[in-house]
Amino acid sequence: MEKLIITAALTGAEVTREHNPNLPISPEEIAAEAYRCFQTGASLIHLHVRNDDETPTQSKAVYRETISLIKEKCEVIVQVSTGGAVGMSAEERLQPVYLEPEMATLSTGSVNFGSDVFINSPAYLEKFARMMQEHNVKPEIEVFEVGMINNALQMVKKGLLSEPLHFDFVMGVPGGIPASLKNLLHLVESIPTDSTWTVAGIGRHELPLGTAAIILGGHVRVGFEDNIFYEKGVLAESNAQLVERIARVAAIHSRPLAAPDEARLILGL
Ligand code: KMH
Ligand code: ZN
Repeated sequence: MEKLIITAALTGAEVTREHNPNLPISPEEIAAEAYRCFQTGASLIHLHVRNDDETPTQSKAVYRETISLIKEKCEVIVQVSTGGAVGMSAEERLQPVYLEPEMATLSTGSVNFGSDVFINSPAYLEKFARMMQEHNVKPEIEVFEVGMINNALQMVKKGLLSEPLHFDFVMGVPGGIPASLKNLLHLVESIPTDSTWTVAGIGRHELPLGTAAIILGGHVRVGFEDNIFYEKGVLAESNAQLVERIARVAAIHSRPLAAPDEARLILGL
């Protein structure tokens, strides 16, 4: 099996300090947290940024500052979000791609998202994929529903995406694919065999699905964007605490962790 890539999704767009007071918000806090996650085993940071008042932003300036603070501390892979927050325009969501990060997310379909709708129309997909090609940014395909895999494969046929693809199965969003082991196996069996994949289990599903991915040869995403609890009723103290736990699970299963440069090779960066 390949070494394990742990992605840390530090902040997201939806969680607030009211949900978990340990949420990193400012560029300095996010960079410090990225470094702690790197030290505990993460090689990839999935990055969202916020305004001072905690609201989500796709500001190029805030991303630039945050990425530069992260890179001062460690050479983790930085993957910017193009999902942003529900309701943002395509142009707004694309802002951090202009900074030419190593990776960016690309959600290949629309999905209900709690009480909202996360819109990714065919026109958006084409625009986002072309931008990533122009700026030499590797997409991580965010799969919230199984049909999004087929959309990605159609995009390969149209020349909008190149193989090998890298997928993130986001499982357990209310409105998206439920976070069951059976569904995870179905997703894994539905992607081209030369693809790489990671799983982001939402809430209490983070640990069991992450453990399954370690056993199956996939990769794992953890962090406050997906899960704010360490265990039932106990808030996580930090993202690094969640990284440290999944790194321990990997060690129990004799799955060594990928350092950032090893992760770059696995992902073809
Ligand atoms: N905040 C969600 C609406 C991504 O980062 O690309 C979308 C999201 C996915 O977080
Ligand atoms: Zn995200």
